Amino acid sequence: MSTQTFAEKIAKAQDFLPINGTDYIEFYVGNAKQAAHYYKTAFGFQSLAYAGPETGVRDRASYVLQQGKIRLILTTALKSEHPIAEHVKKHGDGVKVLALWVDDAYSAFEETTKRGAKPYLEPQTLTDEHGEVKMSGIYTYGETIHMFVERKNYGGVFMPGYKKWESDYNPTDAGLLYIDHCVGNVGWNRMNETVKWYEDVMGFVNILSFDDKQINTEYSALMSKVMSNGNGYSKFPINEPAEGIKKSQIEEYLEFYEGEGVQHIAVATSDIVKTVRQLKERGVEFLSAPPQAYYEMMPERVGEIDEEIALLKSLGILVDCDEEGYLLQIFTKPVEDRPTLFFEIIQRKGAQSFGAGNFKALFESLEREQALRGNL
Ligand code: TYF
Ligand code: FE
Repeated sequence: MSTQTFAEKIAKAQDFLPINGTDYIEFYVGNAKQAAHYYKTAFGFQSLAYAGPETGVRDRASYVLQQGKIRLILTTALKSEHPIAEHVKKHGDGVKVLALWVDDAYSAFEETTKRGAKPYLEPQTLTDEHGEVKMSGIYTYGETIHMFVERKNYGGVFMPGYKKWESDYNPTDAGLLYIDHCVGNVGWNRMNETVKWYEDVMGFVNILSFDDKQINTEYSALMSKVMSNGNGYSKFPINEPAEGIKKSQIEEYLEFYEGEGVQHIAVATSDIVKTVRQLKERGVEFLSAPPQAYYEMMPERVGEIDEEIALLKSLGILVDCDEEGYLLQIFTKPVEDRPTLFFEIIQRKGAQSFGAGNFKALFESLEREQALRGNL
């Protein structure tokens, strides 16, 4: 157990790359129109903006969705000979861009590339009648990109190049508020390099580590290290597979994503019971609940909590605590046919950790699914 608080740990981060939070997450998908419908219907996102042939973009279609502070872009290629189509052919539907809202997109590019980042997009200024947005981008693990987005005085609906998306289909939201963290899976023995990359190139600090000894008994083997920027608004845990009795869930991901990439996106809610009920009604599939014993031991493990345990049990919500408070979390099944990306719904009540006390129950649940797929 560490004695330092979250605030004390992140205070050691460097400040050459000020980040205000997640700007958007862009998915490359096979059919953006249908994917956008799924995120509206199942997760309660709202239509925000669109770019495509009707707006003068000839080679792709992008749908921007919003809920709370979260913005998702679903993008597809319109022809096979396109890098987006190549990306989808190799990885299936998945996250291409983790965009960060920065104070200065030009300096973000300069500061990170001079520290070794591989450039993806040279800094550029996009303008329209609503103002300007500055953007640049670098590669992180696999083919995943960190885009830096600077918005000063932009009054448009999303950014230049997009028009407002007016839709007659507007399902209600599900109480999703903001991106809490985004987790990356990296290949064998790639943990150290990746952690060093976030330290050196981005100025992040490693705030938590779980090694294979802590999380490899009879359940799946992996290592996990959480990287954070200096204000804690940008948190990227990294997983690496570890050798175990069974095939690691991370190995299964790497095999089916055909490389490194985003494993899960954690979205925050301020009422997890309400949010999970709604998501279930809308058809979102969650991992199976842990056994009865998990809930029987909950009072002694986490102490007093505001929520009724029977209710949490009926929904399969997990609870964990640390020195600063507790958190509630639950995980969806993968949202594609390939066992790759999934979502986490999280409600923090003081705790700034990631639910290490739930790893055993969670990984057993994940492995039941992995076994059903014949990959264990
Ligand atoms: O982000 C986290 O660290 C938690 C736990 O394969 C977790 O959500 C860690 C590894 C994993 C699934 C969940
Ligand atoms: Fe998580």
